[in-house]
Amino acid sequence: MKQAVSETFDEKTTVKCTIVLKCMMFLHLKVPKITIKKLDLLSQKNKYPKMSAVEINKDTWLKWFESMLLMRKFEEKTGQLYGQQKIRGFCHLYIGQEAVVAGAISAMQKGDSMITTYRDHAHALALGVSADSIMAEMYGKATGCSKGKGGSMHMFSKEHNFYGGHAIVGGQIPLGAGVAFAEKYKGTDNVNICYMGDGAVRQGALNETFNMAMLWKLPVIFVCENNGYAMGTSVQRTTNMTDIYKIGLGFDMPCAPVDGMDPVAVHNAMDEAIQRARKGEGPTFLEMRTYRYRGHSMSDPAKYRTKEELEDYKAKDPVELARETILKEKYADQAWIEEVEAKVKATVDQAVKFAEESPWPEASELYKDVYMTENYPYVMD
Ligand SMILES: Cc1ncc(C[n+]2csc(CCOP(=O)(O)OP(=O)(O)O)c2C)c(N)n1
Ligand SMILES: [Mg+2]
Repeated sequence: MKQAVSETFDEKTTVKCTIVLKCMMFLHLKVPKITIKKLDLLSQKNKYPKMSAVEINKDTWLKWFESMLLMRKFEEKTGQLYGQQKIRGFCHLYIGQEAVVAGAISAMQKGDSMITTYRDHAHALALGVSADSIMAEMYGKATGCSKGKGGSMHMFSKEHNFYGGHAIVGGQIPLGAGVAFAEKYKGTDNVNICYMGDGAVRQGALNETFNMAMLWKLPVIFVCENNGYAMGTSVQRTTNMTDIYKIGLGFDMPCAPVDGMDPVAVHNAMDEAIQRARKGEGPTFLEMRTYRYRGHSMSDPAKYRTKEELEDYKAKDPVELARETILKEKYADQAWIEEVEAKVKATVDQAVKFAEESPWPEASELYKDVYMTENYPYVMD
């Protein structure tokens, strides 16, 4: 099992390194000792004692299982419906990455918010946006959470503190800091969780945002969902510095790598980061190492990676991990698991029925909810 996507070398590189080292030893040259100091966020526990630690217990595991199973089944159905052309346009599935959202939700409190990329169905579901309104949104129906105007990539719910669903890679990074700024300005202790992909961390906006967020100690947790690829391009092909979390070091921002396939690891890291932000101590940058089982979007056959790599990650599947833990620890029995499976299936079936039966938006809706500025581009007579 490869430890993490960004820590793996391909075979050629390993062979080359070995040859260089052997030649150096043969020539009696001093082999440089390289030690990479890993930041361990969790070891800072004493420095940042937890204020209201949200403990992981039986209830947490039961909730994780149910919510991750819903994300999984909802998206499997989404994939089928896309194949039937019931859902059109761009559509990106989150299957495999569920622990990154589940472990965050269990560490959050009412009032906290989320913002993310176009891979947004699971985030919306976990925050409590109804499966009905998410499915209807994908169908482009008037009952969708964005009134059928956003589609798969632009889920939004003010009621559930979900600030979207953003299709511009990295576009949500400054927006997340903006939400956090608003919370600080209003004097709340709410925190914003701002997700981004491994591709998005190369956007210039990240640097400006990280700088301001640290300067103003904004209550925002920047979470990079490192699934190893930006479309078909692996992290190794885009950067010399594959330990993405280290970007935080340049801003003196607490940062750490996290096993994104394990809801416990995600929860612990998020809990600590959230408590720190709530106390006014500013942002954290977490690199969640995870994997998407499907292609980048519905049109991607994912030929740029090996079957073995995919299988390695599937062996760490978060939904199965939750199922096994619940049974092993006797938090619930097989009958409970089957009950939840039936409940999730009913929720997904109902969502499809709701979307099918919902009306299309009225033509007059076309000009509503459009942001415009009367005097743009600010030319005065
Ligand atoms: C500014 C911008 N550039 C390019 C694109 C095209 N694009 C869409 S998704 C994507 C890859 C992003 O990958 P990553 O950030 O790793 O997120 P993931 O899809 O893996 O969740 C690209 C390049 C875009 N939407 N916006
Ligand atoms: Mg990616």
